[in-house]
Amino acid sequence: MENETKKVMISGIQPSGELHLGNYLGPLRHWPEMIDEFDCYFFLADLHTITVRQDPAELRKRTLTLIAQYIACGLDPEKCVLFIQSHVPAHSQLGWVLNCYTMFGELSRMTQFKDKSARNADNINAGLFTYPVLMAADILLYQPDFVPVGEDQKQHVEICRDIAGRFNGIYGDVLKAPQPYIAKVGARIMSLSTPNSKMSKSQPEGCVFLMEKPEDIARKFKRAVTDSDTERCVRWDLEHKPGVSNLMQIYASATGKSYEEIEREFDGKGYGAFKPAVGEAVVEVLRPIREETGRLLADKAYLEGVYRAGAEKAEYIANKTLRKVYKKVGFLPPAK
Ligand code: ATP
Ligand code: LTN
Repeated sequence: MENETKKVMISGIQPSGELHLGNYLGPLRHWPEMIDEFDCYFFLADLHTITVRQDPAELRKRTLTLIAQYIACGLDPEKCVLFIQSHVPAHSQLGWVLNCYTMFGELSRMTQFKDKSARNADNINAGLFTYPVLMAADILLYQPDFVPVGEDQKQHVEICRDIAGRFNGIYGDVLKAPQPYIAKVGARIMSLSTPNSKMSKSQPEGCVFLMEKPEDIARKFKRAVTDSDTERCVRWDLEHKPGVSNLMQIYASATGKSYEEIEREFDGKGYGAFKPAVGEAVVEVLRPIREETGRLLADKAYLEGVYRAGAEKAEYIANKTLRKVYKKVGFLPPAK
């Protein structure tokens, strides 16, 4: 049917660091496919990012670069709503209201708060503590059906459902509680230097960034840690050959080849031929993204148009929910 309504999906990403191959081959690469299936909202969660101290100029630059990278990775702004969180004041406004419907005890149980406060012992600020409430506001404003999250964010979607349930218990059916959306098979790309830990921006030696120069990427792959087993052949064995298996996973994602095909391709050739081949394949996958990002970043007017239009669309939907909530809790509406 023509007017069949699509399900709604929302996801936020913090502009807290540079995008890397793990972010791309894991979640990002699948987002363009979702655009056709769902009504998608994607935003840069800059309000969340300042829970950890940031350099202001860096944060501005990263936010703009990320918008360009998302578009370069295939998020067509004509087909989804792409915006910056701080441009839609309803997020902070609903966040405040929901603070008053969230219990100190339930926030104390959040594992991310416990982890992040241990890592930032000199800056355990109230924002870090109430982070999940702002995240609940981000979600509930858009009444989504699904929220795609990694395992680490599942607890935050659950508290969002609890907050919505508590609010609805008092005021009736106002806020729609969404389901977490667990990606089909989320690739877990491991570090090139320590293949037992995941590739992460906090370990730059083993991490390949989307904007890195081809020669630097090639060098990182040539130096990638392989395994100290004696057979030294390219064979999938996650337990005994984590380094080689990780490289195979990357090569498979980059070329679309199966593990059997890769084993056949490098049969008898050893790691010396395999590592540069993976590097080249990655360079070729990232080249158009890097070039397109560069092109987009040179066209500030276009990017501004994208995030202005995104914020307008988002604001329209978000304000509808906010008005409903304000009315329910008893705020006198502003005079017309
Ligand atoms: P950190 O430096 O804290 O490790 P990060 O590099 O893991 O950060 P996040 O901003 O926490 O990046 O993650 C953004 C998204 O990318 C999340 O959905 C996360 O699950 C995914 N992701 C991060 N690293 C990988 C990886 N190595 N493989 C697959 N997916 C990843
Ligand atoms: N907490 C998430 C980012 C985030 C988010 C959201 C994700 C903020 N608000 C709303 C989904 C929906 C993170 O750190 N990855």
